[in-house]
Amino acid sequence: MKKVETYLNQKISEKGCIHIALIDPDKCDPAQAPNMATEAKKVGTDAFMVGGSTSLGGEFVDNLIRGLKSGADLPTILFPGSLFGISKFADAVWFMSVLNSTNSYYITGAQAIGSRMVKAYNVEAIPLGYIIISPGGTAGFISQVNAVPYDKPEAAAIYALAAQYMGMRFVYLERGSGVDLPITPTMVKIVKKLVNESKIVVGGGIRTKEQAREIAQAGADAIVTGTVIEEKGIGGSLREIIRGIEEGVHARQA
Ligand code: 1GP
Repeated sequence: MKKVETYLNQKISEKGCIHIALIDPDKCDPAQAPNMATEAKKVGTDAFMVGGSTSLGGEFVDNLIRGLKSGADLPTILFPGSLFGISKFADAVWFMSVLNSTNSYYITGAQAIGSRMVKAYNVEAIPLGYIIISPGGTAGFISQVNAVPYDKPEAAAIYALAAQYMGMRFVYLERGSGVDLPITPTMVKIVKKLVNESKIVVGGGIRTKEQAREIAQAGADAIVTGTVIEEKGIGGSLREIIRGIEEGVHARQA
């Protein structure tokens, strides 16, 4: 049963674009997690992603997820930077392939090795094509990508369409955690024009209400923010970003 995927799809069709809060086990004390989760839910976050390219794994991920779950009944989705990022306490895992990696380990190798653990833990696997746009941040460096140029949206779009044709129901356009600026709304529009089935997730460098509004208006189905929460806290960032998403969806429908 695809419980989390069904939930995400329902929320996307209700809201037009959802918000997912990315929490890095390196940067969040599990003792703070319950309160953080309660606050994030209060301002309208729809789910949590847990992980990061250079993150700690094992019990650090376990404890963080348990903390988040005790604070809010929202799905926790693993965003593993490595095999250490798999936790039996998560509701789901983005079963992701770095489509523009130059190293097959990041396209299918780690996935093959991790697959039995995901099954044994009974964590829902959600197929996701991960496309890294220049500069790509740490994710791009670690997964050895041939990054899509920032100003070549058509190149991102053909990777996204290939992901759809390969059966990946979600496509993630990643600019890199903590980068200066997110991908352009034009890139989102051009991807959406070509990809009509897979849901489009956008992340990397989104820090302001305006950026969230433009990306939602361009057609993103989900927006992920991590760094801004670390920099400004839930209260200082998420309420405005989620308001920006709502305004963007509204403008899209107008
Ligand atoms: C990183 O896309 C996510 O993988 C979120 O990026 O940390 O810049 O919000 P930020």
